[in-house]
Amino acid sequence: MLERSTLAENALQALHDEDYDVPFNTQSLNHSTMIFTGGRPARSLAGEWNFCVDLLDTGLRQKWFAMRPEPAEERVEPWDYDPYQGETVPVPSCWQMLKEKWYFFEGSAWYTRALDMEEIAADRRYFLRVGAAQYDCKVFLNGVFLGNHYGGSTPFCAELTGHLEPGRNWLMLVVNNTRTLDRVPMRNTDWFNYGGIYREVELFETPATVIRDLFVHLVPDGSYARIRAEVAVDGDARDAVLRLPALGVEAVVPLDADGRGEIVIDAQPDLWSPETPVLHDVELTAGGDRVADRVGFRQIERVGDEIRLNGRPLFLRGISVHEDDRKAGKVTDEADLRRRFAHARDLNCNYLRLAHYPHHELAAKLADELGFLLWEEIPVYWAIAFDNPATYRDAENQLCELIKRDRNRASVIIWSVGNENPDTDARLSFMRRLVETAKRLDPTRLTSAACLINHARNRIEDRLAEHIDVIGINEYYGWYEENFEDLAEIGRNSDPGKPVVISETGADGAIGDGGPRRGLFSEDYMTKVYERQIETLRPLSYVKGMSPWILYDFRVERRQNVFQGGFNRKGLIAADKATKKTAFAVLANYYAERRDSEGGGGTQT
Ligand code: GCB
Repeated sequence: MLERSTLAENALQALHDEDYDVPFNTQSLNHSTMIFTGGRPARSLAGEWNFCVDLLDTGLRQKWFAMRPEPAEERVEPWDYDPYQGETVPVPSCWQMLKEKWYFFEGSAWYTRALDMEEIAADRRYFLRVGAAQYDCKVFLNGVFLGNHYGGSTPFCAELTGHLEPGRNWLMLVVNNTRTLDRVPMRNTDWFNYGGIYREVELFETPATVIRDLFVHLVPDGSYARIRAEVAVDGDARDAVLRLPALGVEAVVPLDADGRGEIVIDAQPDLWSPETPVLHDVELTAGGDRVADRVGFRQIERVGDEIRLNGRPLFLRGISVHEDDRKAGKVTDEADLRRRFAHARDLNCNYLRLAHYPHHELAAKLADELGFLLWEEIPVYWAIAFDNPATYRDAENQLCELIKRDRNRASVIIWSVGNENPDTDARLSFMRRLVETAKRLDPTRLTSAACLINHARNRIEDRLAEHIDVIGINEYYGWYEENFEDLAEIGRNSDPGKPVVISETGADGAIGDGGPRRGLFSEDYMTKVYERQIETLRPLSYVKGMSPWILYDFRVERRQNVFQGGFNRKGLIAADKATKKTAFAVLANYYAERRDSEGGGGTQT
């Protein structure tokens, strides 16, 4: 007889245990375990990983992660999956885009790969960083559980120190994209529920002292003459050194017992703006560790109903974008992002709304370089379990991860805490706390959310509006709302006392052979909606910007009529990311006119 391990002996219990996943839902990989990675050499773990979809969660029940790599003929007990053999998929990728049979798969999937280490130095630390995995990701190294992460669009780190061996190691990630009632977003969204490790996975090596955080910004006091830095260091360094060579800055930042420090320096940097996207090299060293970044300095503020950039009133000529690609799903790269900004430039935009979740971090880096302003958002979308503390914890963690990732990006001017949420007491408290968290982590930017219109009274009305800096409004007059005159009336009835941005407006236009010649879903109808929207919004002086819905058609399960065919067709450009619809020129012309009439204001591109 073959010898049975405790694993196999537990097999029956594993079949009956419905709490099998509890030990693996610690959410211990969160914003507090992130490290600052700017300027660090990274070892890419992109490439082929062993892969298996696991609808019944058999792997967690049977503890596949505890299996050792052995040749099949030497295994002494039966197995249902061998993580070390079989099918492979590329990382990053979304499994839906790889095989038709995985298109609608929602559940767990196992990713395994070897990690070969030449040597493990006793005084070095090792961190795995996953750019994003949708939605729950559990990390195992050599059979040891290192923690899990919730949230499908933000990065997370797992420290590998102490678990790595010289030679061959095995990394296993279990990714689960099941939509559940307590998640952020919840079960119902107007975008596709992709799954997988769809952003870069990297390994970082550091000294014993690790710089976890670096936040560098212009002090927003109107002087344009002071730079503040906030740092967090893990280790026994007593101080850190901040350098901005172009400004002649080299300053010692004393650290407290928790490794935290801050400093304010007199310096007069050239200011960043869309017309002059100047970036400065920044370097921080502490206890042998070093990080670097390129940072733009600028001041964004709300004054009355104005948004001001470097003291000048601003109109946001924007467009909304999803992270979606007909072939790659949520996977993006530099070429895809550069094409996106080139299209935004063709539209005469100075601003993009990155909806409805954190986009790839390269988007904000490129926006810094190219001179675009950004709205960044977390997926507190439609219905969320606003009264569930665990849901709040998840949403707040996603917000913290996004802010820590991108708060050195001058392009980012708005943190949005949500989109079209019902105005209940629980929602108000939930989102107000998110706004407070955003302000605590980053007092230098504006907060917003897509708020509600009271259709009975035809006015902008949402209790959250009091707590945010910029009121976002999604309105679909000419599409979901039939009476266009109401839009003008909302304009007259509302006295928001704050800047309003039209965070969405638009209409579907299906083009090509599949599209209708007239009526709803025709290109012609879509164009007319854009013309009327512009005509109606133009005179509303409190409207300080707009980001119509949306740059490209995007995939979504809920859109199944013959013209939609599984896509939301409100793109100004079709899903091929090439074919412009006629409404594109209408918006581009309006933005050109606005830009020119503002003659040299803070809004030129
Ligand atoms: C909205 C949502 C957005 C949808 C859009 C639409 O209000 O915020 O996520 O995709 O409308 O096309 O219906």
